[in-house]
Amino acid sequence: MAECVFCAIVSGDVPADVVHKSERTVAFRDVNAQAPTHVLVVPRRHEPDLAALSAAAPEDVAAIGTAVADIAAAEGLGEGYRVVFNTGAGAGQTVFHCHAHLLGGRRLEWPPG
Ligand code: DGP
Repeated sequence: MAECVFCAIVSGDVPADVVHKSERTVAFRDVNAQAPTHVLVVPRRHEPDLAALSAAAPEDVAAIGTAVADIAAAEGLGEGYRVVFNTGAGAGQTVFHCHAHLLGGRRLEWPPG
């Protein structure tokens, strides 16, 4: 999709610190990290949010889960980690290409802000 920064990262047109790739996903470190590990897992397919991705390509949702597990293991997040899909501007979503935030490496409080 034109002018989508995550599509540009998936295609390699915009550089990123890529930590994991699969047939369906690409994962890279968030430019504005909120934890020692803060990785974004994105489907190669452009859909605006988790609901749209689930409807269009449920296998991509499973692939995100698999990528999260692989990255968490590689990053040594055995103590626990958090996976967040901000959905909609009211929840803080700023990039409208579905993505999972994988956060870990520090104590994570609940409830979130
Ligand atoms: P959200 O607010 O849930 O839509 O999360 C978008 C995240 O994407 C935000 O934490 C910052 C990150 N981000 C935005 N643009 C770029 C970029 O060009 N490169 C990287 N690595 N991260 C980006």
